[in-house]
Amino acid sequence: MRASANAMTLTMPAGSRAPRMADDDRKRRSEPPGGPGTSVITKTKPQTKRPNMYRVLILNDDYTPMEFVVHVLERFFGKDHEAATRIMLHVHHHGIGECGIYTYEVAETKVTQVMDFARKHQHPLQCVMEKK
Ligand code: TYC
Repeated sequence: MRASANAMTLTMPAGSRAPRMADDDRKRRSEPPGGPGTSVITKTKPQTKRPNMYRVLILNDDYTPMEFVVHVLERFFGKDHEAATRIMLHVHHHGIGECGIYTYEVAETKVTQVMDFARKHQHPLQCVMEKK
């Protein structure tokens, strides 16, 4: 141990404690550029990218019963009866309204669920998604 340390010391240039190496050797060995007793701090970048969000909308029509639309909003969008009724009436009066805002796959699933449910009950209710 002591002998090999001495042997190494003899191979080193005066005034240096680390063996002299070419820059590319130093890089290959992943040693910090500041010499012994130094280290490189790597900053981990915070992952702050937000996903694209999509609005899920329902459209008015003349035939779908109001109570069916209220039920859809409760069942698939987690609205309480009051909020569901408010959204349904907004759609009834304005032609279109927002059920919720979701990531792409969740929004796509909601649209499919609503369209399948409406078709099963033979109502023409339409549900769509749009990028925010
Ligand atoms: N306009 C429908 C009626 O009068 C009710 C309705 C509301 C239908 C909202 C669809 O997205 C809708 N029965």
